[in-house]
Parts: sequence; structure tokens; C-alpha cells
Amino acid sequence: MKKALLIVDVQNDFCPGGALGVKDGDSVVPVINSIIDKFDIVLASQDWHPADSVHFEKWPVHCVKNTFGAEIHPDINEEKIDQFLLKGTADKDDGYSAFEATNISLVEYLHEQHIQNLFICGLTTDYCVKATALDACREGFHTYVITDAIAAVNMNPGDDKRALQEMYQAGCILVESGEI
Ligand code: VGL
Ligand code: ZN
Repeated sequence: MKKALLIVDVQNDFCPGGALGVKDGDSVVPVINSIIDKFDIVLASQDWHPADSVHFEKWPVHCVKNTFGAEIHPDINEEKIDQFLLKGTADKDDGYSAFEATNISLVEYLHEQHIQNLFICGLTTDYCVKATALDACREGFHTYVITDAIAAVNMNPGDDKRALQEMYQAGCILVESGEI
């Protein structure tokens, strides 16, 4: 069965020093690089907001399209990415899930490529990774969440653990990178 890696939002603004930098955000990068060659297809989503998005009523301004903060972390080799997914592009919604990408239909793309197994990693555990993983389960993909290649906002302590529990209960399979 073909498998794809979906790297969610490993962008400068979610890494330490960024506008919405999360603790250990950049620690996912070497883990991702250690597994990136094991997949038939590699996808990367990018939070890609208009500067006037209503999203910024909830969050500090981050990942404004075509800015440095919205670029993928420089240590991820973009040549290995087959398809980019731009999301959060509307000015009126959050667009947390990569399945809400507006440049392509992710579901149609995965079906065309005959992908059944979808491995998800990246940022952030409690928002975009979670929303993407829940959508993937709902769409019927065998959905794996790579637990040592994700990092959380943790607005409230324990949000990361609750998010993992929610993904597990929805049918996601939790794996470590070494098991792939
Ligand atoms: C995200 C907060 C706001 C994420 C995006 O990528 O998880 N979190 N926008
Ligand atoms: Zn955002």
C-alpha cells in the first residue's frame, strides 16, 4: 500500500523566534529529515493567511502569505516535497486543516495517487496537526500521527495530551518515527 508523509506547517513563524513560535517547534525538523525518504509521496502544508484575516483576532499575526514567517523551515529540503498545500487563505476563517487547502483538493490528490496510508507530523499538535488528522480519519485514510515529530502550542497545560487522545479516539494510529 502506498504511503504519504504530510508535513503540517513546519514554518518559520511556528518555530522558536517566530511570531507564534512553539516550544521545541524546530525539534521536529531532524526527525522529519530522518524519515522523509521512506514515503512514496511527501506533502507539506503551509498556513498562508491574508494580512487582514479574522484569524488574527485569536492569534498573533503569523504566516502572512509570501512572508519569511510563512516559509518552510530552511532545514527541510523542499526538493523532497511533491506538493505544497496552502491553507488558511480566506480572510474569514481559520483553515486549520490541510484538507482545507485552497490551491488543490487534498482528498482528490491522495485518491489520484492511490494513497491509503497517511502519516502526519509537524506543527501544531493541538491545532493544525489535530484538525488534519481528524479530517484524514473522517475521509477514510489509514491515519498515522508521528508522536516524536509534532509539537504543541499548549495554551493550557495538557492540551497536547488531550489532542493526542482525541486523535486516538477518532481512529488515528500513534507511532514513533523509529517504527516507520
Ligand atoms: C496553527 C495556530 C494558528 C497551526 C495555525 O498550524 O497549528 N496554530 N494557526
Ligand atoms: Zn494560523
